[in-house]
Amino acid sequence: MTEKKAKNVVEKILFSHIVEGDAAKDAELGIRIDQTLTQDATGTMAYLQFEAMGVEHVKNALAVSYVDHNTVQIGFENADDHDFLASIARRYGIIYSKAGNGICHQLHLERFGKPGTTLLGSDSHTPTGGGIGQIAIGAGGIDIAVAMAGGSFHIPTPKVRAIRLVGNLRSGVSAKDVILKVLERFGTKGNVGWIFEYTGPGVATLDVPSRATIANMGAELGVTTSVFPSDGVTRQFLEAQGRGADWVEIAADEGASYDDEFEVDLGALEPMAAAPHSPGNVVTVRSFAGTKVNQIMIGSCTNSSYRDIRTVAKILEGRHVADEVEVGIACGSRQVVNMLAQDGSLATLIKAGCRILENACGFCIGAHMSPATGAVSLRTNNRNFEGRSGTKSAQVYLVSPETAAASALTGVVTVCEGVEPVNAPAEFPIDDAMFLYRETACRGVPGTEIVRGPNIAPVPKGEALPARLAGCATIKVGDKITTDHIMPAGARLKFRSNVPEYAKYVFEPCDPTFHDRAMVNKNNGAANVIIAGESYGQGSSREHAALCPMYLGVKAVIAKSIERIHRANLINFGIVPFTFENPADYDKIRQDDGLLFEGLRTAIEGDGRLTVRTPHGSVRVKTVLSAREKRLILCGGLLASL
Ligand code: MIC
Ligand code: SF4
Repeated sequence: MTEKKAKNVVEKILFSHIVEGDAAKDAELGIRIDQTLTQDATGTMAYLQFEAMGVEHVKNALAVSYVDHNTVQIGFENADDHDFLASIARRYGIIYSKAGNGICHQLHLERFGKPGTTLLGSDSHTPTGGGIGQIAIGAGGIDIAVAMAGGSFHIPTPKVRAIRLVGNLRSGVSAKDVILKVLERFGTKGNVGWIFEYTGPGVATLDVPSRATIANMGAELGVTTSVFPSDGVTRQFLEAQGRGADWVEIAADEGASYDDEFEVDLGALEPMAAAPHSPGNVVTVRSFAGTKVNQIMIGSCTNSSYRDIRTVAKILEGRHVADEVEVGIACGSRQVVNMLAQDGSLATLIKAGCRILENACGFCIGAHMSPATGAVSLRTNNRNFEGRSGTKSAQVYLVSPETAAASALTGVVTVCEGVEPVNAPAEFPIDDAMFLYRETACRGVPGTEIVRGPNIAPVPKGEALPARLAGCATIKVGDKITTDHIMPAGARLKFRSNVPEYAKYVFEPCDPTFHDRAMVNKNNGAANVIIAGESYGQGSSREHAALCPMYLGVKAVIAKSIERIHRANLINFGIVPFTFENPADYDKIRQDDGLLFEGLRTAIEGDGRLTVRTPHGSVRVKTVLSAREKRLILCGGLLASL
């Protein structure tokens, strides 16, 4: 990326935020972060780390703490976390969004996101803000803590791919089908370091919620982020939210160049779905039409806007869902619910036999609404990893709201034949009453007592990297291991603020004995090493997938490849992210093999290449680290470095 006269949207926003490095020659850039967001499941740890930094109050322009993930409140743990988060927010100048207000990404888009700014969030779907022309990036909680303390965030110098949209969507086809088409082409791996910028005449035909759906699910590609220009459509949206003053125009200059381009003809698209068990497993809805459906869940940060749920209501109007199918609807925010209540859609949905769920993540993260054994569940969210719904044997398909609603009426997978469009509202009803501490934003209230129930445990710190490491391949896993495999959510989510407790469930879905075996090694002074295949750590931004293994004495991962956010989290917690120089060497290491990393520190200080001795011969591994990353690994992680 070099600074040219004609700039694309990514360059326009990024170049004005670079504080370290030079896009023309450096592989890594430090960027200034304007806005931050956290959600409760990652937020408690982010704020414990922020506290440990000893800063007086937040230093960035806007920090918002949302409660949307753990709202089920079975037992005291979730409620403890909420009280902790509220008190931290008041103390340090963070706006606090109470449980029930809605899902972080939908709310942030509605009330705070600003074109041309940067947003860093402790959730992998933070790129939703790309829908209004923000460079919005998901990261680990500690990175957000650093940004709130005024520090910069580091990204690989991006390559930019133009996704050129032409034509117009047909009725019954929507934004979800667009992003599924992009996922069909580019898959869930191999896109690390890229930013996808949406261009072309088709952009103007999409409203902001549709753009946000596309940017949101771009997370599944593994890209740094996705972004749309900020144009007249964006302006209309912000004006309707009473935020016209936040609008600035951001358009690619005439003649702007890209590292690659891919064209999508919107008019040629048909309804798509992601089949079990990956968002990259894309098929047409037509190809499995007629399949019996047991459950349909509509909502999540991907598809819970007024546009989406109103569309569902239009399809269900005056009809009833099929007897054998369970239909749940979770709106993205109170604003959406209010609008549906005002225009009668809510009554339509209730009358049609839908279960109205809380405005929260809920079913999407497997917090509730798990399907029955072996059930087929159509869902409008963004991830269908095996077991994420809470039912390992369930077959979860990701679809658009249109496909979900059409199938709800028939009880079998059905192609939506068309629906009247929902016009962008001229005015959204504004009620910010569930955002607390706005008047003390950024300044905070010194002296506020921080509420710490028994579920809030102190954060562990890493130890400096030893000169040599003797350890064990404590677990060997295959390809596409997601953070849901490493650190399950669902019923275990409530331990997010309690690392020793949560660590008991590391790799639970793959091998429930891992915790005990790792602890035995740790107590005997042997390091634990994880051996993995391709795309290790894909999915969520949860830093617990690195933090809890660190607590169990994991010192290194050796994988065929490691996903972006997870790699950064490993480094933040002092775990070395090695890859095999020769991927075939994966077969040389067996679970429980003894491993010897002679000269480890020297290798990290040098070019990151090392020979690891195993009982079946030597294996060459490597890790490519920036100077900053080397420093972190050597001293045992970000917190230990402060
Ligand atoms: C997810 O969708 O997987 C989550 C739950 O929102 C995660 C964050 C988390 O694990 O708390 C994410 O996407 O980053
Ligand atoms: Fe919440 Fe699901 Fe969105 Fe994650 S993907 S933020 S769990 S709604």
